[in-house]
Parts: sequence; structure tokens; C-alpha cells
Amino acid sequence: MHIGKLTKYDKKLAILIDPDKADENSINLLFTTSGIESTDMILVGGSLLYNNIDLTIGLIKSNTHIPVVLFPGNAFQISKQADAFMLLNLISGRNPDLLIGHHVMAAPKLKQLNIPIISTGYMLFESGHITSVQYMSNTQPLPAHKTDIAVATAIAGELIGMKQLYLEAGSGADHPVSPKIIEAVTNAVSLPIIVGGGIRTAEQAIQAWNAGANMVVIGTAAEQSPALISKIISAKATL
Ligand code: 1GP
Repeated sequence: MHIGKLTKYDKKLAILIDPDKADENSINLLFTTSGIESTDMILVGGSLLYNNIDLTIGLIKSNTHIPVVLFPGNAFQISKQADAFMLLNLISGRNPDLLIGHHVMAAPKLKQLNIPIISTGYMLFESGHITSVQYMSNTQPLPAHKTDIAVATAIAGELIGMKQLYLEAGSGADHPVSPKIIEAVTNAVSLPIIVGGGIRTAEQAIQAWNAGANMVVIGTAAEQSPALISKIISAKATL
């Protein structure tokens, strides 16, 4: 099993840590109090980047052996310290920089990292208000209830050669991606499916897994209430 790679049979949980919102104290607290040790993956990334990403990953790794996977908000978020790198292709958008431009700039450095690079079809959904990823990517999200467009986008991603799909409502979204969309996409492609954005309760996480998500990502809610992680882990055990 390669680090950071998912299969269609997984039901995993990942916690997203934004280097700009985490410091030594918050990371140590997260690993001593939250049950995060029982999660499957730590994603690291954010919309901006004013803190040092190497430092954040170093702090996480001093606390755990859980794989740390870069989930970059931009081409500057590259680190040798990570165990794998999610190469995001914003296939819901029509911004060429996020389909190939930044990839070209980052490619030589990514090759040197010598870690798994996981091509990820990144699909941003409308979710109630303009999220950071929508604004920063300068793209239109997919309509939240247009299942046919979501399915067509997912199939295109699979045919283009993506290795997994990330259905994203955006960090802090009002509404997570709907179970109906997750189910339709899951049934349409044979790629592993990651779901994140706006998941704040164990019930929402369970709904996403039941609809077909192979990995659920929690960021904001875990930051605000680390105790939620243990609740989600307990709920997951009943799947
Ligand atoms: C954002 O999907 C992740 O890219 C997590 O979103 O912060 O809303 O949990 P939240």
C-alpha cells in the first residue's frame, strides 16, 4: 500500500491542518487531547501561506507517525518533509493556471521530492457563500444540485487520468457536498472519492461515508472543537 493512496474500499478519516492557523501549542494540544492518533491521514495546506510549512509538518511529525500529505493551496506549498503530495487539478474550474500552469512551475521541484505524487481531480461545489478556494482560484464552483454536471466532470477527470477525486465544498462551507452528489459520482467512476468542506458533525461524516466517500476530511470543525474527532471516530466504528 503506497502512502497517501486510497482505494475504493476505504472509509478513512483525515484531519486538515492549515499551517497559517496552527502553531506549536495548538498542534501539541491536538495530538494530546483529541484522539487524532486514530485517524488515517493528516492533510496540510491552506489558502495563503505566511507560516513555514516545513516547520508545521516537522511539528506534526514529532507528534505522530500518521502519514502527512500535502494538500497545497498554491504552488508555494511544497515540502520535503511530507510523505506524499496531492497534485490538485481544479477540474470544476476553467482557470488554466490551476489545470496546468502551476503544475509546470512546480514539476521539477516535485520530481526531486521523491515522494508519491497523487494526481487528484479537485471538484469545487457551490456551498452557500463564496469560500476562500472559490475566491483564490478565481473559478466558478459546480452547482450544488446539478448531479449530471458533477457526474460528467468526474467521468472527464477519470478519463483524463486522475487517480482520485476530491469533492470540495470549501473550508468552512455552509453546506457540505450533498450525499446525493457523492453517491452519483461514486457510482459513475471507479476512482477513490475524498469529500471535504463544511463537515461539522459525526452525522454529516457518516452520511458522506454511507454515500460512498472513501475519505472524509475535517478541518475547521476539528480546529474549533478537537473533541469532535473522537466522536467521529466512535461513529465511524459503527459503519
Ligand atoms: C477544505 O475540505 C477541506 O479544503 C476541509 O474543510 O475546513 O470546512 O472542514 P473544512
